[in-house]
Amino acid sequence: MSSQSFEFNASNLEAWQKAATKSAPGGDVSALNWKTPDGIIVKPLYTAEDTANLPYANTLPGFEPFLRGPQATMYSVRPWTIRQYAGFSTAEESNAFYRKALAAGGQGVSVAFDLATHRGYDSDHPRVEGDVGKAGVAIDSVEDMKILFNEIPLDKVSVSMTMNGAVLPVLAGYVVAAEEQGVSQDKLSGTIQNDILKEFMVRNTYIYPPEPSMKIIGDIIEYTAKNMPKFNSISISGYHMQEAGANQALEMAFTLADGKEYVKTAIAKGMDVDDFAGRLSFFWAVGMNFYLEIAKMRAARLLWCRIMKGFDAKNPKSLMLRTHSQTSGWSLTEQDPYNNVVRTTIEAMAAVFGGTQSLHTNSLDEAIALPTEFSSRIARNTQLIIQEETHITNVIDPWAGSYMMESLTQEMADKAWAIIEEVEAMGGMTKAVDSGWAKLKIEAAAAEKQARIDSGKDVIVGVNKYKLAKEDLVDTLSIDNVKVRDGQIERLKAIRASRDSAAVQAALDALTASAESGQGNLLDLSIKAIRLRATVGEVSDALEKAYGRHRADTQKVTGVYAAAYDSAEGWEQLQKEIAGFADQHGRRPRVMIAKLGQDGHDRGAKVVATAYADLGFDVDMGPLFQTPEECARQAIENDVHAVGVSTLAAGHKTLVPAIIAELKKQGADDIIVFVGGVIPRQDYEMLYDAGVKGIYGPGTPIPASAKDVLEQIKKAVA
Ligand code: DCA
Repeated sequence: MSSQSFEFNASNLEAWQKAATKSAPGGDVSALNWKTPDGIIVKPLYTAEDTANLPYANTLPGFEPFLRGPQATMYSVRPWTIRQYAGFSTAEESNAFYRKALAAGGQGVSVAFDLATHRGYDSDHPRVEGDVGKAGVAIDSVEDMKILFNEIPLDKVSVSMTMNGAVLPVLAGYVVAAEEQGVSQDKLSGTIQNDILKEFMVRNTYIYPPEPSMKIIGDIIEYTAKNMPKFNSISISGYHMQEAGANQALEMAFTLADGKEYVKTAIAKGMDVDDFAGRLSFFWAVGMNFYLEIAKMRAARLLWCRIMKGFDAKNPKSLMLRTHSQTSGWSLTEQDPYNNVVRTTIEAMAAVFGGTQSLHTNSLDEAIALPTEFSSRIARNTQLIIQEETHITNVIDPWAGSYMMESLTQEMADKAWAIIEEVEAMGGMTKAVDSGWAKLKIEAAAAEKQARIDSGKDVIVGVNKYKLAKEDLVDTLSIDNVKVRDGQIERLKAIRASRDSAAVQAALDALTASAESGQGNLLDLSIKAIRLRATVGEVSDALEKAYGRHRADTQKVTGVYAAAYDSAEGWEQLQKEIAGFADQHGRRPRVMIAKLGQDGHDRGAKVVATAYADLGFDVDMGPLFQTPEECARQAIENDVHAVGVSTLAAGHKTLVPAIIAELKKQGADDIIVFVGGVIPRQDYEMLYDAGVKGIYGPGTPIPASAKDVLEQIKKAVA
């Protein structure tokens, strides 16, 4: 046989089919296909036939449609920015962390704020007792901002700020802190997240209703385009959608559709598309779905170029999608946590192969707590090793020309485009979000995914397969939030005592008036107020007077978990037991799933609520942002047997004992309390001592927690 005969052609492909049939399970080659959660069929073999008719498989980086990357030279000239998202309790501690990280190879700053700041509350507000300094830095005024960036030259180091709700006072604080450092606005480079639409779908750190929130975004795009030409006005984020359970196609489609909505908003303000579009940026999650993640990032650039052409953008900068990426926090496990270093490395490589401009690699302990200095170092070094040891950066878009990658890129693009068109037919993303449709789509994907994991179809090493007999404790960082809060309250008092109160009030009134009339630019007015030492909470309140605070409905999906969970035996048994309880007690076991404090991450809560309801529990879903007192009142009014607190933002040590105390105070200590979410093992004992009846950390199969809760309820009613 000549070597020629092995070349690809139709009859050779048939020969391959025959050969493959011999070893394929059941003699069926199609059994080797993998159907992704997005509904894409990934085949075991791709050939030249798969790429023969692809329209964009032969393009160049730095040129339309930018599928192969926004820059002509990509990493061969300048690798992506190593930008680690971080923020710890106080401005002082966070500043020390940033400076150390920059000295050790970090290349940009990325600020994580605490939830009180996100939701526009000063640290002394009674609603945020458990949230101050948790999951990020507490910022109340420009004085905190100045400490945060002390000795970080803001004309040289680019700063990203993850802020959406209280975006006006926080961005204003950054501008004024720079100004007082001697750096003018035109020199500032960085990014503000400013992506509110995704907050209404996932994450929930909104403050105002959707319409005024979009007005705020329009004003920020307008102001930065005029005064801060090097600053990216938005980071249109799919990250949190994937974290909340969306598959890659959904993540990409909703994010690009959000981007479209922001472009429309800015154009409606009378701006020329090329005056602002070059400073729109994106943000992807990169999870363990290696091939699809790379394909997603390539496909997204293709589609964004198409979308922007639809707006008649001419400047190449307006057409190119530039993105930050973060490895998936959700893919990290509490069990056998050193495996997380491996997961993060694989995800980081996908982000790099996908052509990211900036990257955060998660620390190995992020499924449990805020990263320690040790785990942060390993995370940062993961990127430094890829950049400086592997030579991966020498070749631009190295997966180009792969039959598989080019096909998947096109398929991802087609899948996402179909969803974008569906959204468009509904009248755009604001409508799709407003109606709750988009949120439910993501929640359904999340419930399905959880069921696949709980039933062992999706493998997670150390969690549902290859489990350790005994887990060692890892050192975690613990924040004394009482101390942080006390410190913030002192500083707030000092600021309020030393400023010109009449001038501050006038600046705040001007903000309210502008919000009411729609006249003037809200960022401009916020900068003026912050310069006078108005606080984050006061600026937020001034706008709340005009806009009100948004309250979300709590809809939940049904039937999805049960449909995807196919370890039928245990499931049916449990359903029977729950039905038996109902027969015996005249009603089904009733559980309220609660979110306390400002922690808006509700994926876990929603998935548990759905699965419990599918099992036969009577499930109430508490609204977001309850205080312990409000939660106890609702639990009593609804006559539940149990309250399940879902906690992901480290507020558990304050808020969980508080709900138990409230139930007792309101005469209902027969209602049991259980907790799920991110809770370091070190805190278990303290929670049990406080009276918690069950703790279900990450990786607990939902049916197992449900069984335990049922047993606890039975004991309590007996
Ligand atoms: N050849 C020539 N110029 C290059 C090259 C290259 N190969 N690579 C990068 N550059 C330039 C860029 O054009 C840019 O200059 P410009 O601002 O004048 O256009 C500069 O170098 C910086 O590179 P860039 O790729 O824009 O990287 P970043 O400044 O890190 O920005 C971006 C990345 C995604 C756009 C930004 O929005 C960001 O940093 N986001 C982070 C969001 C975040 O941290 N979120 C936290 C959760």
